[in-house]
Amino acid sequence: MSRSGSHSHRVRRWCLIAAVVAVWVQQVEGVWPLPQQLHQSADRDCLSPQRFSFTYGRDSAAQTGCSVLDAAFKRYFSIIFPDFTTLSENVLQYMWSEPQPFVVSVSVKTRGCDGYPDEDSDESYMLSVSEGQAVLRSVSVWGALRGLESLSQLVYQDDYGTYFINKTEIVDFPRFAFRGLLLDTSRHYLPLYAILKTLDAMAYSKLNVFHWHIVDDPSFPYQSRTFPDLSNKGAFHPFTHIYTQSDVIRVIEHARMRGIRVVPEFDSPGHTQSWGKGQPGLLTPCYKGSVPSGSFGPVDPTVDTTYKFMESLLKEVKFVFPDSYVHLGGDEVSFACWQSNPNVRKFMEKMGFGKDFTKLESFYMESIMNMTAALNKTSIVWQDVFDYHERPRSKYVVEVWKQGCYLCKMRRVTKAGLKVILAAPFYLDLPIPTHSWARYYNIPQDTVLEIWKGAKYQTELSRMTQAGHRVLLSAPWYINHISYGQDWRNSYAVQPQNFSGTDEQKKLVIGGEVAMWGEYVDATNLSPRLWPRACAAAERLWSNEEKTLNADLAFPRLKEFRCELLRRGIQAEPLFVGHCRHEYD
Ligand code: CP6
Repeated sequence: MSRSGSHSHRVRRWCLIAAVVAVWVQQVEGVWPLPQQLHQSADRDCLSPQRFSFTYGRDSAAQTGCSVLDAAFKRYFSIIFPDFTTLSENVLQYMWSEPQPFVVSVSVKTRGCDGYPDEDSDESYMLSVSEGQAVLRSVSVWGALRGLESLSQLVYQDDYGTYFINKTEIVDFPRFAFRGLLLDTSRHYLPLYAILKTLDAMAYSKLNVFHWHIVDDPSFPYQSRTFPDLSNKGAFHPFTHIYTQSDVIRVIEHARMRGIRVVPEFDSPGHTQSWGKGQPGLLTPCYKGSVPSGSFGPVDPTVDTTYKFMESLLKEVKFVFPDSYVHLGGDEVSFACWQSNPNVRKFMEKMGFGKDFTKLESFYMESIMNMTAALNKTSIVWQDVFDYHERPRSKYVVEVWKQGCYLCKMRRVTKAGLKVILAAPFYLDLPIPTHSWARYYNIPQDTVLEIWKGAKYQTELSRMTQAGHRVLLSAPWYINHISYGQDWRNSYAVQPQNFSGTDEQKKLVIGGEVAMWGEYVDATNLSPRLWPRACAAAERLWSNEEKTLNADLAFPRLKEFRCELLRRGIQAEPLFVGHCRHEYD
């Protein structure tokens, strides 16, 4: 430890003692996920909580009062020095020295402390740790958050409790912009604290999108302002097992503070059993022979009331959730009930769908994707929607613009297998026909497709990107599946851009998602099932591909990161045999 002459001898002696002790605990800290560029030296500085501070750089666009960073400084102070209050009573430390200052100076180029992170957020940062100071530079506050996280992982303690940080240079940015985690709050209700804690751990792993699969068949815990009966009748319990508007606001704000987007999923037309309880007439009545059987199927796509309902619900969703994306589901629709219903069959005939229920599903999904587009939101849908839409297409696009009987014309054109752009009704400001034949042919081009089926997902990547769609990969990261052993290695080995396609196509892979479906998961086992297993995907999605090819090299770093998660109060399961220093704190 070389110190400049301006420091007192007592300071030097304290650091020297610590440095000598450190010979036995030579440890250069890992950072998870691995930064794009990381250079560390064995030179290190000791830190003392009394003299450690965060400041805004003089040239920073954000200054004191910046909500996101002010709060982050407080959080990261207690993360770096968790035992600060007890340590301040540690007399021993004062016997050796007046501790010396260490200042972390944070400079961001652009303001934006009150906004939300989005798909274009710049998360890059540069961190330079030298003697007595660290300089953190980023374009946005979101990049500064990522840099603070890395900084916090650089600090470590020796066996005597002294804090150290090595001289370090980091240049870092994410490989993919969308690094998500799906939680399912319908199969089991997750209390608010479990969600907030998960957001904390996401930020530790630099995951940046919380995909909230908030409702599904078993329960509807979202308390809607427009349709309160949905949760009154569809939640497991109408008061205790719901997310109120203020709960939702808390989740969104907790996430924002950590640079995490919240993308809600309102999955339809399948997976909607719970919706039917509070919204009579929404679901398709199933038939047994010529009489209703008393059970219900997917959302009824044949009636206008369905589209009016979906439009109101999506309007509310737009108002409540600030993110520009909304997930519309569209997966796993069972056609048996639709098929049993005489009204649906009649509708199919009228529309010229024949016996192909994938066309009916496409027709419905396209209606709600268009609604979503009209609300200025980008849709994400599960791969099923693409698979159903993908049928032989003509190169020719016919634009129907003459007023006359434009619906008749469309019927003729689509029967001939041609694509149609419907223009006629717009010219006269006529209402958009919900039941038009043209609409099932096109998924809006900006729709993001999410792959969840494990079989041949590379082929699916090729086809979707060939069609020009942006894609999210989730299939290989369904970590609700558990098995004996180190299954994180499978997640780690995934190469999201390893499919046949052009460079342009590869760029359309915007990221991926870890999925934690809730059939067998509630607040008792969520955390250990997620962590550190989700960290493998987090590194795959953030870090440089070439530098993270070898899982054996990643292992010691992940082991250490798992211990760090424990130290931060995240119940993360062990990777293998061993121990952590802060196991049962
Ligand atoms: N719920 C919904 C689910 C699943 C999907 N959608 C699912 C399917 C297979 C597995 C895990 C989850 N539980 N709404 C598929 C996207 Cl292995």
